[in-house]
This record gives sequence, structure tokens and C-alpha cells, in this order.
Amino acid sequence: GGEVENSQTTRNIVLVPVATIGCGKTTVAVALTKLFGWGHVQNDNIIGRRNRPQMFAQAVYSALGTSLVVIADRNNHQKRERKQLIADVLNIVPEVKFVALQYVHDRGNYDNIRKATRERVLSRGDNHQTIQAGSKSQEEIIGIMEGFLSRFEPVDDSGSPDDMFETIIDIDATASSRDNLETVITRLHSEYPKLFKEMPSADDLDNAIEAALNDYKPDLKHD
Ligand code: IDP
Repeated sequence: GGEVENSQTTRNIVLVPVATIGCGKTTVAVALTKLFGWGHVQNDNIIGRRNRPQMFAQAVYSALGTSLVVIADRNNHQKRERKQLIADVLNIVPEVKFVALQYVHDRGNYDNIRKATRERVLSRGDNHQTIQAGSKSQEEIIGIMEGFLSRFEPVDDSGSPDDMFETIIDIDATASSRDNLETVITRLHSEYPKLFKEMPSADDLDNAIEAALNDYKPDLKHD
């Protein structure tokens, strides 16, 4: 949609992180829920083994019933996952707008991304929704992380499915979650001003990230 349409948007927005393990997407998602009361769907909200991708999309749809904005918190690092999520949500509710939160993965920057994400996950990995660090060796964890890195497909809005994103917000995977939270909020505010009543202060952002880092108790699904 165009500018006028966007400036009137107040609901039915799905934020779709595009990331690998340890980028900080859950931390930013939790901070956003603390600041704005938005919905947050994680894979570990999904019970059972069958049809998990469809159930994830269903949970996103359900959360839209009570929240203006819902964060679809999984890696969505391949086009196949993004296509499934977008198609399944649109199938239930056609008027949703999708916004990518892309943790940029330029191949030339992989060593810096490895350094940042490993440091975060290996120091606090017991609490990770995808990796239970305590029960795995460092090598196994690094192996799982490398799998996500090698499969990562950048958002490419010149074709399907990424041309379905109305807005693409690029995020620095090596930056702090505090800075990335600000990047996301600033850009959302410029695209969808009606989403916000009062903008949070710098202190509010600090506090939301600190609380997100402290609260952190997800669980251990592998998808
Ligand atoms: P992910 O959802 O992208 O895999 P998170 O689970 O949010 O990433 O973060 C991975 C780990 O790094 C968590 O233990 C989290 O508490 C920690 N973390 C996230 N952001 C920061 C940061 O800015 N500084 C230090 N640690 C962070």
C-alpha cells in the first residue's frame, strides 16, 4: 500500500524476523511486547509434532485478534518458511500486512556474525528456544548455528515470496539488541505512525531490553 494507507494503519501487522540463531530476535520481540503490549508467537508456544508450520500460522492469526501487531518469532531464514507463513496467514485473514525484520547476513560479514552470535548463545545458551546448550557440546551448538548460516536466504523483494513484504527493516546482526530495538521502532514509527501513541524514551528502551535479557525463559524446540 501507499503512504496514505500506511499512515492510517493501526492493526493487522505481522513482524517477521529473518535471522539465524543468536541474532537477538527473541530479546527484541520480548522488549517490543513489554513496551507496546504486542503479541508474540514462538515455536515453543506450539504444542505437538504434527503440522507445526500451520499451527504456527494459526497462532499468529489468533494473536491478531487481541494485538495490533504480532511478532512471528522463529528464524524464517529460508524463502520456503516465509512463503508458508505468509500464505497460511493470508489464507485465514487476507488484510494482514507483513513487515520483515531482516538481520542482514552478507556472506562477506559472516565471520563477524559468527563471533557475535556464538558469544551470545554460548554464554547464555541454556535459555535458548532452539538450543539447550547445557545438554549439547559447544561443537554441536556451533554445528546447529552453522546450519542456519549456510541455509540463510536473504530477503529479495524482486520476487516471491519476499515481494509480499510491505516493509523490510534491515537490522545489524552484530549490534546490541538495545540498538536494534531502536532501529525497529524508529522505522515502524516512520512507516506506521498511527501504531504509536506516545513514543518510548531512551530510558524506556534500556529498561525493556534489560527486562527482556533478565526474563528470558524460552524452551527448546529445534524448528
Ligand atoms: P535469537 O532469538 O535470535 O536466537 P536471543 O535468544 O534473543 O536470540 O539471544 C541469544 C542470547 O543472547 C540470549 O541469551 C540473550 O539473552 C542474549 N542477548 C541478546 N541480545 C543481547 C545483547 O544485546 N547483549 C548481550 N546479550 C544479548
